Parts: sequence; C-alpha cells; structure tokens
Amino acid sequence: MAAELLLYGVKGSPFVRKVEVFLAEKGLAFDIEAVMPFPAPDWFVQLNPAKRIPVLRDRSVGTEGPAGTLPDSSVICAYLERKQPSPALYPQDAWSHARALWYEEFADSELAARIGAGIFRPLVLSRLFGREPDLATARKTLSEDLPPHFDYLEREVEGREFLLDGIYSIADIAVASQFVNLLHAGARVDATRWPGLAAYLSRLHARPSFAACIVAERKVLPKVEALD
Ligand SMILES: N[C@@H](CCC(=O)N[C@@H](CS)C(=O)NCC(=O)O)C(=O)O
Repeated sequence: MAAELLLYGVKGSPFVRKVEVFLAEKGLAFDIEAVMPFPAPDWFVQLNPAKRIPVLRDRSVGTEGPAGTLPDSSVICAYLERKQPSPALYPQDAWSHARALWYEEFADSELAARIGAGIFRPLVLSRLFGREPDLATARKTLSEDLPPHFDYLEREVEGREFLLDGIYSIADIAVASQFVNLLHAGARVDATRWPGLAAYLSRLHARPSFAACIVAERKVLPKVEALD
C-alpha cells in the first residue's frame, strides 16, 4: 500500500537526505520517487517553479498535480513537525527555536554552497555525468573556503552533544546532512584540527537515520578517491 507521504528527489542530495532523516527520526513511513533536477522534468516544474528537489506530497491533501505538494526542505520539515509533533525536532523556547533555524539556514546556504558546489559537484557529480573531476576546485574549497566554517562549528559544538545543548534538533539534521556530501566526495573534517566537530559529526552520522541514508547512497554514487 502506498504511504501517505511521497518524497520527490534523488539520493545524494543533502536536502533530500535532510528530509529523509527527519522523516526517519519521526518514525514516518514514506515513498520516494526519483526525480533528477539536472534539468527537472516539465511535470516537476509545475510542483516547484524553483526546479529544485526535494518536494513532498502529502497524499491526504492531494494526489495529482500541485495539490498536496510542498517544495523546499525547510518548509517540508516545518510542516512535518506540525503534522507529527512527537518526537519534537524543533526546540520549544523562542530563543533556542530561532537558534535552530539559524543553524539550519547556515547549513542550507553557507555549507551547501561550499561542500555542494565546491567539492561534491566537482568530484562526485562530474564522475556521475562522465566528466573529468575538478580536483583543483575541490582542494581549494577544502583548504581555503571551508576552514573558517569549520572553526565556527568547532566553537559552537565545543563541550556539547548537539548544537542546541541537550536538544537533538533540525539544526543537527541540517548541518550533518551537508557533511555527508563531504564524506561521499572522499573528504573529511581533520580531527586533529577540529576534534569537537569531527566527533560531533561521527556521532550524528552513526544514528540509524543517517547511517541508513549513507549506506543506500554509497550503493548508487560513483566511488571517488580520497581527497588529500
Ligand atoms: N532551498 C532548497 C534547496 C534545494 C536544492 O538546491 N536542491 C538541489 C539538489 S541538492 C537542486 O535541486 N538543484 C537543481 C538546480 O540547481 O537546478 C531546499 O532546502 O530544498
């Protein structure tokens, strides 16, 4: 029987993974329908004029065309939190809630631009589409563009289990999801330079919700050499 929730997107996207992990943590069943956005098919552009994955369909709202569909991982997660409040994945108090949204935004814009466009795309997507990997861009991103962001996150997670002290939240899901793309590209956060961040990411990626995504994605993504 079809699940009530249907996710449009492909494995390997950090935004699709963010929603998959969120759904898994909520214990919500869902179907996934593969949509590759390079370029997005016409029927999909009717659902999301931004031509980006993921889009969620809630079949209890609509089963055909744009009815019952929501674009954007942040919008989808916010909707799912209201639809299925337990376990809570957004902090309750106003300040912590706003901080969680900031980390989510930081992940979806700042980290995605560097890890996605600067490392994953030049190495993994290039290989997937039969192009030569752009090692120079990936090396520069890892050695010059990302370290200030790693420094920031190292300070934010220092002495904490989660970004919002004691509360596992959308902030952790969004940030850790972007870093899975770094793993898939054969790169790592140097644990000697950023020990807190490296340990935080290892803990999150070991959660069943993340581990299941990582294993499934490794089966479909091209293998790349370790980035030195
Ligand atoms: N803000 C969007 C970003 C989604 C996004 O950029 N998805 C990428 C795949 S990882 C995409 O569909 N790109 C298609 C394109 O750039 O044309 C979200 O959170 O869902």
